[in-house]
Amino acid sequence: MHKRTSQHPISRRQFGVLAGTAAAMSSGMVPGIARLALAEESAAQIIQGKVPEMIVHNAKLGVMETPLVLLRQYEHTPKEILFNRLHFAHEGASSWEATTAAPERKDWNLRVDGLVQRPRDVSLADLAKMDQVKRVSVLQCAGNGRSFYAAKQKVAGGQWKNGGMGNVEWEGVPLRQFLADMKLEPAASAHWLTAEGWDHPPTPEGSDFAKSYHMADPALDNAILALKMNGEPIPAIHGGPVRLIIPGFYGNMNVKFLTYLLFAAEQSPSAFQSLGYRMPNRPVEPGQFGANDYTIYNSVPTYGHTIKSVIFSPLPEDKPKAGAVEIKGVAFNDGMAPITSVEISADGGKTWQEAEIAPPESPWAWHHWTAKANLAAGTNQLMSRATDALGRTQPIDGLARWNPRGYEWNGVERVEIVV
Ligand SMILES: Nc1nc2c(c(=O)[nH]1)N[C@H]1C(S)=C(S)[C@@H](COP(=O)(O)O)O[C@H]1N2
Ligand SMILES: [Mo]
Repeated sequence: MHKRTSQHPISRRQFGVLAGTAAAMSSGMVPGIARLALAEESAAQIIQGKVPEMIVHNAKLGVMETPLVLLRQYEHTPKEILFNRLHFAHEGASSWEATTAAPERKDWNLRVDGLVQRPRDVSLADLAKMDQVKRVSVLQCAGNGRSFYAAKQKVAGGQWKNGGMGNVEWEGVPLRQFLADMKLEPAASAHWLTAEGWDHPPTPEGSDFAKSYHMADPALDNAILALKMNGEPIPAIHGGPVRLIIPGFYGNMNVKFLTYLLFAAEQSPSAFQSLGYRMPNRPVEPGQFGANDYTIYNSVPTYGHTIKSVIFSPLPEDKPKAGAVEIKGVAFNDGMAPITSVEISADGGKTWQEAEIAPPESPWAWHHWTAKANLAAGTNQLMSRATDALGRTQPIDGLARWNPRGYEWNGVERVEIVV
């Protein structure tokens, strides 16, 4: 078992590097052999309970995305098809349980430490007794859509299309309520909260997966220490028994297997906070700014989802005929302002029309939209563009937001349908 209370990894590995395959990939060292192995192993063999149709990006790390033809069939994305992302290989002490079943972790314990009134350990039973709330939120990898940046220059890492996301119902204890009830009372100087799970890198130089949040961030008002996903205990592979969920925030900010909350004056020096999962402060071109040039001064973490829409229907697989079709899809943002319009085009952006948006289940859930259009014989360029009440919208040219780690793709969505 992985009980690690005596000496927490944060103190062991202050200034680690991004470990494993991610680092190897960014230096272009992925051997052809590893690639071949991926193709042979299906998602269902890598993670017990996943459907074999999942698109595997990295077998060793259990990274896989959902084909849209599956994703669009469910309102709440079931565990069997929800995308998965992990950073440390399934081996040795850092091992994750490769299953969608609930984890067997009776020894689980949450350590709350740092600038709080009284550092303490909290058991699963303690948490389960507290009042719980439900929050439906899109969970999306910051790398979702990374493959589309290849039109400018290919970015190292999993070549995600649109399936690195899902719409999930989470249930758990509100974070701020938890701090109050547990009489933790973080000090005024505790500007940052850092969260970590029990997984850790295979080598000592590696950084632990630690993420930090600013205590004044209004998104923390909605954060929960989640115990359930879609009404069941959180599956082992999706971060059970307890996962920190910040609705509307990119996947990496939703720490799985949560075992440690640290209140401190500074954010974590972990490479996953200070170097990885960040966006440059200004537009950058390939070659101008490298994947290892990020600092906490020239870039910002991938916090809330940038506004985005995805076309679910028709997809090329649907082979629609010429004539009237219904165009359907979803849109979402960080939940901080309502989505006010989704425009669609069926002629490559020459003409646009408003889609109808159904009321969402929550501010962070995906919003369904529909519109009618005519498909002509030949090639049809379908496009969709969402805008919110703050005027935030999707760039026509998503490549303008090209960045060396390939995050936050939100270019106007395009689907080519040949009739
Ligand atoms: N402890 C831990 N939490 C983690 C990660 C991880 O490797 N370890 N990966 C993060 C990233 S980058 C993403 S996109 C999401 C993926 O969540 P999922 O696998 O449940 O879909 O988990 C996040 N939380
Ligand atoms: Mo991610």
